[in-house]
Amino acid sequence: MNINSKIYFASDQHFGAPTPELSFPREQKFINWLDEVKHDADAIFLLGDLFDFWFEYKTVVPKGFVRVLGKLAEIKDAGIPIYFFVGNHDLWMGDYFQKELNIPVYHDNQEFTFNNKTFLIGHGDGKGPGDLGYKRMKKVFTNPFSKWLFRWLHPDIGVKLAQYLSVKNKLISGAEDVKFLGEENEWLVQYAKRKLETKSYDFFVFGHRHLPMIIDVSEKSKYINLGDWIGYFTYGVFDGLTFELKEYKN
Ligand SMILES: [Mn+2]
Repeated sequence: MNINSKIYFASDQHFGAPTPELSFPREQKFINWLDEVKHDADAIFLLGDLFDFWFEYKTVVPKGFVRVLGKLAEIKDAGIPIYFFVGNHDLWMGDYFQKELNIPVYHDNQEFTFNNKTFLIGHGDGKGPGDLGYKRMKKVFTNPFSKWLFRWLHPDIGVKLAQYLSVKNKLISGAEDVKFLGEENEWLVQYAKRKLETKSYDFFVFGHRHLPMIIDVSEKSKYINLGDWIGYFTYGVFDGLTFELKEYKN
């Protein structure tokens, strides 16, 4: 890491929901945040559910999000690395981000080391015990045959259907229960503790819970949940030594 620079983390923007019109001010706020952090960012991590629904056809991507995509392109082109992890709402990402924006897309947790600190980073869905309904659902959604079937639905029908399910039924989100379960019972706390049995990490950084929290999972390791950009507008900052959660107020 460069001296005086920082690594930023944000997740769960769910742009497009509940409607494009209502999502727009949140998109603008996120763009303002990107404009602010780009000045001292060494890297920016987006940990999933940037879109409330995303599906890539062979030659077509969903309408909208032009300003967000443009801002990400601008920052990436200026030489700041951006890493994108898919969430459960945008897990059908193909190679569009990679090809169009030159931004790598990760479909599972990934380890990183910055300043001798080790990170395990991901969206966090379907990890740890429980969430069995969602895990079953994810198998269906990631199955090549169901993806193939969905791709052959006309996009005007497919996207409408998916948006309906996403916003109204919470079918795609699974049990996104935003009630804090207590430090011991949070699935991702249990997941982190199990990971520590085989390897040491300094920071576990996830989204998905929509609840900003920093919890000690051992004497030297912390689990951080980034919150969301629906009600909290929170983000993570690593300055080379410590990790902080902050709220974007502008
Ligand atoms: Mn989410």
